[in-house]
Amino acid sequence: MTQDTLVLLKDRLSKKDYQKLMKLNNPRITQFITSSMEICNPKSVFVGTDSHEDLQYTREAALHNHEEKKLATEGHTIHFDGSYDQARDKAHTKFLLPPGTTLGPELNTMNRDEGLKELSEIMRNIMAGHELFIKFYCLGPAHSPFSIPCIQLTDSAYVAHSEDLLYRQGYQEFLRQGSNARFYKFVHSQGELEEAGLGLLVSKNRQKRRVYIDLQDEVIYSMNTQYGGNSLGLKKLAMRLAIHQCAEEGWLVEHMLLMGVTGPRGRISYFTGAFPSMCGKTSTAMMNGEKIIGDDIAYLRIIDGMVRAVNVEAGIFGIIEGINEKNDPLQWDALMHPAEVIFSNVLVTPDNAVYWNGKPGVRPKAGVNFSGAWFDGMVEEKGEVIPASHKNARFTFRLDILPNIDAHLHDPLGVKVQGIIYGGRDSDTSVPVEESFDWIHGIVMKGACLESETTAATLGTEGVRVFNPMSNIDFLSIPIGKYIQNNLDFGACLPTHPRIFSVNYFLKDRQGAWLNEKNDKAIWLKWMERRVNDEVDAIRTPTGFIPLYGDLQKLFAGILRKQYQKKDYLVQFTIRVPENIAKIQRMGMIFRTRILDTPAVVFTVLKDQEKRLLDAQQKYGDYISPEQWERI
Ligand code: SPV
Ligand code: MN
Repeated sequence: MTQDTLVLLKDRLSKKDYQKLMKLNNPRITQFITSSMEICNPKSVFVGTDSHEDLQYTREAALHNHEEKKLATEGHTIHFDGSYDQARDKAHTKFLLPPGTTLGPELNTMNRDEGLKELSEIMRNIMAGHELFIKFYCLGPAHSPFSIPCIQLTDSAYVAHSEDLLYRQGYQEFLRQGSNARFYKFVHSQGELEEAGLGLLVSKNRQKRRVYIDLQDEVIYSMNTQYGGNSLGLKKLAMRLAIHQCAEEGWLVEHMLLMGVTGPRGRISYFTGAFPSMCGKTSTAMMNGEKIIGDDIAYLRIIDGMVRAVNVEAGIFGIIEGINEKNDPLQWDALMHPAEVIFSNVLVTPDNAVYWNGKPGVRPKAGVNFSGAWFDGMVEEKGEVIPASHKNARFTFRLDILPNIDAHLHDPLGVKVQGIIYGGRDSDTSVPVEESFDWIHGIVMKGACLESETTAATLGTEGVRVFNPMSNIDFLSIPIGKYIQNNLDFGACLPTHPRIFSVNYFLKDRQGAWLNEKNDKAIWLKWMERRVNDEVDAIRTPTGFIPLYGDLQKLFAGILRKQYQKKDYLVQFTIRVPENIAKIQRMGMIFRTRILDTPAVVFTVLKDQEKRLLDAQQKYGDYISPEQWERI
């Protein structure tokens, strides 16, 4: 450490905060902090440890700095992001690559030197007049083979406060791992601010919004944005660093929920589930009667010959639209009672409560949302009605305010995974639930071939069917073929591995009507739980194993008190041969032309599935009812 470095730190930090940094005794940390301070030039600096006092400081700063405002319910606050900052900005999220390296044509990259140069211009004095928060977190439970310590620098108290709710504190973990620890680094600035509704401040310079990922130094820069998916270092930014690391080391980083599904006599079987954003991941993890560990990001490692997984987070940054008492009783309760909750981009009503699209009860006539004063029926320039809250409006709270958290949430060894679920927004091809034949078939057909219709979770057009392998395409930091290969290798060496399933909550009939109700997913979970414990039979089809009517009928009656009609089963579980073949052809084309390193086995699995479908088509026609197949 040079004399100058120490002078800078002593100059801008209180004695107490300076000591907190010195106690870490890690020149790489000090170096990262001082070089960031030199360029961003904050007015003052706060160093947060894991103490209650430091958490309280951040919480209060978010109010004081007009990034959050108190709502009527105790513990509730509102935060707004700017009108153009309501989702992940994929176009400006780029990997900085040294010359001669590539991540394949599908990933958004740029030359590293050019990116760093552009950043140095954008970041110069970007924190002038503002306080810098230096925060230490841990991805995954502390003191665990999964733990990755992280440092977040941000001039947004809202970002720091959100991370305090969403992640485990990591100052102690840094001390434990010592100065040789590998850690991830994040620099965030909301940039210049302007006033939005309620006097809250939002990022102003959207043309200078950037999320640049430097894989070489394991540092991510996020500038001129506040929306969580762009700004929270430990969420989707860290995920990209971890995907890069895990592929080198042979473990997995997935866009997955992690939950315990309860079976007969109190048995709990653990599942991970990968779904693209806004496709039912959180609501699945929050099913009534089941146990939640996580709703967004899981790490999976092989420990003692078993696949074990943890949630790297400790809170939920969830979509609020449509949450209601009937379908989401646990989330509803958590949002309606005093607790530490940040609401973002919902409507604030004159009585200082919140309203979101689809919230039951009286629809307010007026209020304030992220774009300012709002009234019912308000239209924008093109004549479209402006909804009360944004589709991607969210809530942030700690998992431990929920009654349904699993006892192993913080277990350093995670939980044993018995099933892996893949699900996308698919209106016309796959059945509501199906088990793959084996690991390779599952990884290829259920995971790597996942397609989904786009949603409001990212900026851009909605409803377009896109290729989204393992629901993880937005976060991949390695070539797609390498990523698929890492998934294939991961389970292949195990004597017994988790079973792989697909679910489809979005299937429609040919007239465009939904074929299932929202809560039917409870039954698909129970069926998968019975399958991984070898308690129910299944029917073999060309695409995988589907449930028997009688088993589902019993589950519907027992769990949902609903009479499941045979005619509904026959429609829902009809194998749609033309749609399945069209999908295989789309996939074949993508793997041949857009992905340069597709593992050869992918083509074999696709071909075999196509052959099974064509043979069945010859025998039974285009649309094959479950009654045609033999029981295994
Ligand atoms: C998602 O969009 O997948 C989310 C929210 O979980 S974000 O933080 O934007 O990634
Ligand atoms: Mn997500």
